[in-house]
Amino acid sequence: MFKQAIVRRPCPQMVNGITAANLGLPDYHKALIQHDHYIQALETCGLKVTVLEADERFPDSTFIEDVAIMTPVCAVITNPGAASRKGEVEGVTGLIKTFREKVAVIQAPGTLEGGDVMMVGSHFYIGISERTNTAGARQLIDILRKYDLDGSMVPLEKVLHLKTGVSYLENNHLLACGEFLQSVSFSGLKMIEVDPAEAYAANSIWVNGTVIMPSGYPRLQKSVRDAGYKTLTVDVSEFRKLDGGVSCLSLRF
Ligand code: CIR
Repeated sequence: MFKQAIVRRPCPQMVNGITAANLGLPDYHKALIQHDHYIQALETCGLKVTVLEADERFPDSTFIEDVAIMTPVCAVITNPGAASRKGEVEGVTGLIKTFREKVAVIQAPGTLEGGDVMMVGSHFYIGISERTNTAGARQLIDILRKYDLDGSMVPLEKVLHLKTGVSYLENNHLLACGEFLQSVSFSGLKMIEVDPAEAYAANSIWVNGTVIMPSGYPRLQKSVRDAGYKTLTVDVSEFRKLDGGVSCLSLRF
């Protein structure tokens, strides 16, 4: 069960965030309303949500998942691979230390973004992407092993982050699309296949028995319900315009 979440409010500068989505500029005011609803969804699932103020210096800083990894026993501050995002870590480190006594830091030349890290029990899958390199993944695995946790690397082909294409829903279920459907890395997990037309919703989050999903993906929502989960949908259209999904907007622990 998760108890806590941390989110960061979007800033007006979000219109300058990194994107390959080609969906136009996000509407900041709409994003704020969507962010409110996202926080409410986390609260509905029983989480106490700590809300950090917007940080105008960093257009992508609302995607707070990328700057830290929270495990049950330790936290890891990342070194984002995107140059414009490296400075985001300073703004979260102090808060993270109030939640975890043991806090490690990924050091250059290692890079790592939280969107590439998926926790499955005590094992952490780490996507090797344009943002996360093997040196960063290696450092994370070494840190995890100090705490009786473990990790392994998963090469990515097309997606931005590992969790753009897969989401672990607990109870051995994995939402997966595209390149991950045949991946040997996940052969022990029961796949819930995501139709390519609904690929965006492959990024969904399990929170205490409920799967929070982006709205507008009815087929996947039905598959998730048929697999035995409650679902809750949130409209995150303005974050999608910046390649962000439901997981990117929070740290959950
Ligand atoms: C970026 O490119 O860094 C942001 N525009 C989107 C980050 C999405 N984060 C995630 O998937 N964990």
